[in-house]
Amino acid sequence: MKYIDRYFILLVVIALQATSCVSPEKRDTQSAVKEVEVLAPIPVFNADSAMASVAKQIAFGPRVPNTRANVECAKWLESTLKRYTPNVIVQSFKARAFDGTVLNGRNIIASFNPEAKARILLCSHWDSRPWADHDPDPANHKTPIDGANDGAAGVGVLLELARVIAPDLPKVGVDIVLFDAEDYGPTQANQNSDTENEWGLGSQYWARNPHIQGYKARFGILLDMVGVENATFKQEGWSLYYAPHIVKKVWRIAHQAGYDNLFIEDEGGFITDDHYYVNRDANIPTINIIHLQREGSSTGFYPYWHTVGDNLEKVSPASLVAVGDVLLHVLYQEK
Ligand code: AHN
Ligand code: ZN
Repeated sequence: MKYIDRYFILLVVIALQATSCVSPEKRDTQSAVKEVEVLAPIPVFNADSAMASVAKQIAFGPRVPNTRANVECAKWLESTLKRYTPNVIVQSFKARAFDGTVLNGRNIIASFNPEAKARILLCSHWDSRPWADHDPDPANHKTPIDGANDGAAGVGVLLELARVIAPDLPKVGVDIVLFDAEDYGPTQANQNSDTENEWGLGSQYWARNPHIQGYKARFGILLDMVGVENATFKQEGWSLYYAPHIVKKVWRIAHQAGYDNLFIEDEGGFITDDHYYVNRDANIPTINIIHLQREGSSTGFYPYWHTVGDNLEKVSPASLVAVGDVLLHVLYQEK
């Protein structure tokens, strides 16, 4: 695919000139010059392909750190990304969870156009939670979850994005970072004072030990729970605190792309998520595209959050496409 005129500003000049057929009252009207930014063309993000990637991850079984499903899924993520770029790194690490368990984690990093200085970071967590501690049935509180929206959906979007950008890369470099051990945070029964550092163990490790020494990106975008049906992405608190210009840019592009029904211009509250550590420890302005809802949810997240109901049925292909399209527009819009 060749894109010509990738970046151009269309100046719509509505010049109401006095001509013989214009009525006298219109003759005085001043020339109105309106600036309309036209989005650059993007490759086609395929809903079925993205959904297949989500289903594949779930088929390994819950991707809980220190389990076989986690190891097998890591291998599959690595080999899948290697189909789209030779630059794939698996970063192994050990992290101590809130309950003392030592987790063997793997962050998976795929780089496109590695020579480009201007880079965009795209991330999501790929592990799933060991406990359905928010399940309405207490009998499920120790059951590991599929993490269809909470994990697999964001990864599914990024894998499909990797597939479609590969043949004709944007001008900026792209780094896809899939974090492990995000969701091993304290359970409902184990709340203590230091919850600030108990989530996002993979992103905390990466933010202090990036895959390339001194790694910097222009900005980062985290995806979390992006596959919810009729998703509502409100503007998350840490994103507005650390990277307000990126929030504005992404929401503006989303609106131009016709997704104003999902990308809501409203504050959504502060979430301790991977982007918090990327901002705090790696100093990369990073936003979180995360489904947040007040109505019909006791947690502020989607109603199946950390329940056994967070399964494939709850993932909407339309939401994946919306997020994928917006990310593609952001990438191909960057100069
Ligand atoms: C807190 O509940 C403090 N953070 C949520 C992080 C998370 C878990 N995102 C997905 N699962
Ligand atoms: Zn979670």
